[in-house]
Amino acid sequence: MSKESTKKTAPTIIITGTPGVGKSTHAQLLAQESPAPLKHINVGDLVKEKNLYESYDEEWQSYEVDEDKLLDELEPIAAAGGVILDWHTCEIFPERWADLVVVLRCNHTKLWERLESRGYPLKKIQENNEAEIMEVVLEEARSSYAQEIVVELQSEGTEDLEANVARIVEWVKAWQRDQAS
Ligand code: DAT
Repeated sequence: MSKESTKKTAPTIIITGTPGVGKSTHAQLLAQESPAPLKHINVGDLVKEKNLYESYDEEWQSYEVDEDKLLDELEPIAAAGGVILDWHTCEIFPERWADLVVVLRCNHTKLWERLESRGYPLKKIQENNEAEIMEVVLEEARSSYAQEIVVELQSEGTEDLEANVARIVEWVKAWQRDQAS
C-alpha cells in the first residue's frame, strides 16, 4: 500500500539503537510530549507478551524472534501510524512503515555501566558494547531507509534526552503541517 492511499493522522517513528542507549526512556517521554498521539510499543516486551519467538537462549538471555509472526502482529498498527516502535534492531521493519528513524548513540563506557547495572552476562555486555563502537545499528538503519529520514542522536544525559525529544516533537509538528497542506 502506498503512503498516498493511507492518509495517516500521526507518523510512525522507529527508535532504535544498541540495548541501553535510551530507546525506552526517549519513547516514553516522546509519547507524553508529542502533539500527535503516539503509542509507545516496546517491541521486545511485545515479543514476550505475545509469544512471538521461536526459542529462548539461556546463555545469552535473549529471545530468538519469529520475525514473520512479529511483522504480522505489527503490520496493522505500524501501517496506520501514531506509533513509536522501540527496538534494538530495525532492518526487518518495511521501509513503507517508517516516517522517521531515530538511532540513539551512547559513549561505550557509559553504555557498559548501564548494561552492567541490568545484570547482563559479561559476554552480552561485551557484544553490545562492540556493536555500539562499530555503529552496527546505525549502519543497519542507513542501509534500510532513505538517508533523509534517518537521524543519529546522542543519548548520554538528561540534557540530551530533553533536547532530542524536543527536536522530535518539532519534527512531528512539521510532519502534521505537511500532511495538512
Ligand atoms: P534501551 O531502551 O535503549 O535499552 P533505556 O531507555 O532502558 O535503554 O535506558 C537504559 C538506562 O539508561 C536507563 O536507566 C535510563 C538511562 N538513560 C538512557 N538514556 C539516558 C539519557 N539520555 N539521560 C539519562 N539517562 C538515560
